[in-house]
This record gives sequence, structure tokens and C-alpha cells, in this order.
Amino acid sequence: MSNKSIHSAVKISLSIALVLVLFVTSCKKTEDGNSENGTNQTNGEKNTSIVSGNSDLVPLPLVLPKAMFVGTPQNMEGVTHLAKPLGRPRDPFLAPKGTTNVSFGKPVTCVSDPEPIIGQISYITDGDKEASDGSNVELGPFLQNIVIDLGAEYEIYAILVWHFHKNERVYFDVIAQLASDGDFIDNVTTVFNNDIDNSAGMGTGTDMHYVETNEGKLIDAKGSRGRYVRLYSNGNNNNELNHYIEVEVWGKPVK
Ligand SMILES: [Ca+2]
Ligand SMILES: [Ca+2]
Repeated sequence: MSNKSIHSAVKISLSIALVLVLFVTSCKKTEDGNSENGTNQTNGEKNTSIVSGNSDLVPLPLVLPKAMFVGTPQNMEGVTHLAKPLGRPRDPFLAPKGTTNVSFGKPVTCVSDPEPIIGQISYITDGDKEASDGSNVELGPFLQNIVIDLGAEYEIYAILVWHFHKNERVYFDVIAQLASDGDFIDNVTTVFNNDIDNSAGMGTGTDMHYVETNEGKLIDAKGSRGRYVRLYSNGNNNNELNHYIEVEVWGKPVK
């Protein structure tokens, strides 16, 4: 073999080696990309607080009230954009170790309807999640909102909302927001919005309508920061009134 052909052979071998290295690198990137998606299904939604390399995630120790009905939704005439029920219990929701219910017993205000028709605004964070009469607060018709003051800034991973679960209902214009101030001016994050026609004026929502159950609605807040949590609703498919049984905000103090 001449010097020239040895030189060519070395060149070809080096090229092959380079192609192999590039191929392996690109495969690795794809794998990493997939694991970073964090596709833990929760009620058909992605738990995006899960990121690769974070082994300190644990299921939230949620305690559910007694179920009052089972089966497929009835009488949902006229409700569009309705999420299909999962047909099985919700998957565990993973959040960083040390995430707790930081809204228990915290003050709740309802500027839009400070004198409820039935019950007290304080029922919303009193820990009672049962469907029975006497456990829910009934607010007037039209768009109403409640604000929970957590008392300090938290990294918030999940918001659970029980409006009503004695029978099948869909509430409209359900919007959940976090902010650093009670007037919702600083650092406002909208974590859920199913106001599909923007009648509440907070932007057109892309989240689905859903049937209330004893599981409550689990909203993935993705670790967004906030001290105040605001929730809107605008009646339901059964009547024009607004109800809350309980709201839980699961978070960790901001370091
Ligand atoms: Ca309650
Ligand atoms: Ca609407």
C-alpha cells in the first residue's frame, strides 16, 4: 500500500468515526428531550412540574371526600368543550418532597359577594370537603371570585377545587390565578381558564369544561410563585349560582 492510499484510508476511518460520534450524540439528545417532557398523566393533563434528574418528587398525599355518584355524566345538554371523564381514579400527582397544603385555615375573601346566600366564605379552607348540605358556601349568580391569602409567597404545585359534588355539575368560567399582591397586579399567573368565550374578560381560556366529582379539580400550577390565589366561576349547568366546598393549595415556601 502506498503512502497516499494509507493516508486516504486513515481519512475515511476518521470520517466514519466522526459520523458515529455525531449519531450517538443526537440519539442521546432525543432521549433527554423525551424525559424532560414529564408526561405524568393527571386527569388527562400533563404534570409538567416533573423534570428530568429530579428524584425528589413524591405523590401528594391527597385525602378525598366520600363519592356521591358514579357513572357517565347525564343531562349535560348545551355544555360544549367538555372533558371526557377519566373513568378511573386520577393518577397520583407528583410534586417536590415537602409540598404541603398551605391554604388550610387561611383567610378567604369574596369582594364580589361578601354575604353568601348559604354558608360562610371561611368554609372554603376549613378542611371539610364532604358534599353534604352545610358544607358548601353558596354565592350569588353571575361572575364571582374568591381570594385566598396564603400569608407568604409559595412555590405552588397544585390547586384542588371542590365546587360541588353532590350531583353532576359543570361550572362555567372557571379561572385560577396566582399573584404576589391581593389586587392581582404584581406577578399574575393564570394557571387554569375554561372561559372559552372570554365573557369574564380575563382572556380566552383553552382549558376544558369538566364534571365536578369528589376528586375535586386538580390544577397543575407547575411551581409558579404566589401569595394570593384567586378563583372565578360564573354559575353552572344546573343553576346560575356559584358554590365552593373546599380549595387546597399545595406548595412549598419560597427559599
Ligand atoms: Ca370546606
Ligand atoms: Ca364564558
